[in-house]
Amino acid sequence: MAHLQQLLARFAAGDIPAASRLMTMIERGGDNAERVLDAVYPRTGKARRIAITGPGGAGKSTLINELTKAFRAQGKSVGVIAEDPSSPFSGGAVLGDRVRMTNACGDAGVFVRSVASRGDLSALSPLASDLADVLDAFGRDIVILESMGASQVETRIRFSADTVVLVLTPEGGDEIQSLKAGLLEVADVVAVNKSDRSGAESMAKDIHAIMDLRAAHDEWRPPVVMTSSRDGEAGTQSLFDALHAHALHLEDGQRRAKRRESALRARMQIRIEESVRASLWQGPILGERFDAIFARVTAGSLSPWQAARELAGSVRLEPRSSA
Ligand SMILES: Nc1nc2c(ncn2[C@@H]2O[C@H](COP(=O)(O)OP(=O)(O)O)[C@@H](O)[C@H]2O)c(=O)[nH]1
Ligand SMILES: [Mg+2]
Repeated sequence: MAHLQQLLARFAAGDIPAASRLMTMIERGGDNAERVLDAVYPRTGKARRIAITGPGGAGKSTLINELTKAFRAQGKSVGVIAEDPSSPFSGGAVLGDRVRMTNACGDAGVFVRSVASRGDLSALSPLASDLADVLDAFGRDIVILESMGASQVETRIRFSADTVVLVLTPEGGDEIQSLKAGLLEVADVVAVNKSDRSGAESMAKDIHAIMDLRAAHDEWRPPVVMTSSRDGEAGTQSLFDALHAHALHLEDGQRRAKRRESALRARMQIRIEESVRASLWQGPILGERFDAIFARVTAGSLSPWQAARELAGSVRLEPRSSA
């Protein structure tokens, strides 16, 4: 496609509208999305990826704004992918006001992309990681992924970033128990945000205790920092420092390479599963055979579970020709 080649050339030259167009192509899916992903992949791997997760309203967007300012002060370029559960529109920037202001200032070193979460609030979508690939390939030094999440399935967020930050608030104290087996397990840094409110200290202590248990079998003891975006730079310095410490930790030996390799493996597995699942019911094998075999079930000549075994077996035996 000549058009795509042109777009990619502009992208490689640092053209922001071209980067936006490529992201839109990825969002729309289909063959074009695959082509874009194939083309950008060889350029990825330089950016430092940071995932910021936590319940809605915890202050993720506000923190990201502060972190962005701090990274900019170091001369680093920043890209943000924000999963925006409140917006049914993809591509519309519906971030916190102050993040929008950063953009409105016309700082070409900050690129914010907001994506709708496709109704799946519980897991950072593969789409977000794909878009992060574009920002990485675009040459952003730092790529931040914002995702709302408080459940256990969200643990696959660890495949999206070098560093996962879990943002909690003193009000969310009741959530700690349910988080134990989930996000707290994959968090590299925990921020107790809104520490200008009461209860922050005791909450931080509780999380410290949980992390001490984890530290017994991990190489990294996730720091628990208290933040207050209300206090701007001063209130978020502790988080910035913790991020730096984790980056240094990853630089030691093969840690970062290993982490990225297992993330890549997981992303590929998720891609295969989603692709097979999507094609399963459209394909000739299950589509047609299901109706025939289901008729035998309703006629009482076959148990539903026998039927399911038979169908699943036939899918396994007959490799599908690619559509
Ligand atoms: N008191 C207080 N409010 C905060 C703090 N950080 C964010 N907020 C407010 O909390 C609300 C939600 O913040 P937002 O960043 O949009 O949360 P998100 O949904 O996690 O992205 C906004 O009204 C913020 O102004 C903080 O440190 N202290
Ligand atoms: Mg937000």
